Amino acid sequence: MSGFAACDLRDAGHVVVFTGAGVSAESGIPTFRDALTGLWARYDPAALATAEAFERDPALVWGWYEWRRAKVLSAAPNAAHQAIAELAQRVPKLTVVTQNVDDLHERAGSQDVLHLHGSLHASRCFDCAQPHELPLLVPEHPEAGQRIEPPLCRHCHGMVRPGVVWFGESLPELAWERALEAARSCDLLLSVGTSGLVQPAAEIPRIALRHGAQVVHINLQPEPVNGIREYTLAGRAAQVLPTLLAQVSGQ
Ligand code: BV8
Ligand code: ZN
Repeated sequence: MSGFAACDLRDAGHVVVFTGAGVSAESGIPTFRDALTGLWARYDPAALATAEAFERDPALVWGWYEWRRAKVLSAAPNAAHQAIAELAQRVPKLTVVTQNVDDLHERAGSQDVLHLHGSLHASRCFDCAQPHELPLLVPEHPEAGQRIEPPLCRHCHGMVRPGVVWFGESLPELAWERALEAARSCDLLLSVGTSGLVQPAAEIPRIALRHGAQVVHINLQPEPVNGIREYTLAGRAAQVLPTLLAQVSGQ
């Protein structure tokens, strides 16, 4: 990876950090594909994370999300989340755009995080969309595969659903618009821990590149990069990001 250097980061006026499940992996949060380990192995994530699956078997889908929410509640932000929050103090403007449904960026101190795929912590009624506050402790810490009946809405007795964007559902308009605006106007975009398979979120790095930004992919394996201004940094996010931050801070 020649070309990109920490000085590009230090001199950037507006940095976008675009994250996928890989940034939370070192907090012990399974990435989307391996969130289906063990008992969940027999399900295809894209099939389980749909409104149809929820309508067909609400207890199975709600149990999966409560299992994931319990994991997030008992996890802590890792050094990657912390470095991203720190970096925001070192550059004039930094926008975090995440595909993740956990709140680890916020708990590390990042502000105004754009969640393209919603959040595990924002449940709402499937029928009337009224927000539904969930207890901060998941009852009987669910095992993988445990079925849990979803709570019922206090207003219309409809089923409560997770506040995430399911496959086949459109992304939250404001978050998507703001993410596009940031991708078009940034000087540099760090794409951290994403396989770039899910659309339209996966377009964000490409849009930044098309608008003249430098794009750096941070992933366990080197990413195929083409053309100028695109680079790859292979390594664990919790190791690569603190190193980048140290270089920016001149340490
Ligand atoms: C929509 C919430 C249309 C739920 C998620 C083209 C255009 C538009 C749509 C489509 C299209 N083609 C296909 C579609 C449909 C679909 C889609 O993209 N399907 C895929 C399967 C092909 N898209 C949609 O349905 C989207 N909606 O387009 O609506 C529409 C328009 C108008 C009106 C109505 C409808 C909605 C997609 C949102 C789905 N919801 N999440 C939930 O979490 O349960 S997506 C979910 O999977 C995650 O949020 C994440 O974004 C995505 C991928 O998950 P993972 O694979 O786990 O994570 P990731 O990809 O980030 O991979 C992990 C990476 O980290 C790996 O590369 C690994 O190497 C790396 N890594 C691991 N450890 C580390 C690491 N890196 C660094 N350090 C480490 N330590
Ligand atoms: Zn309701």
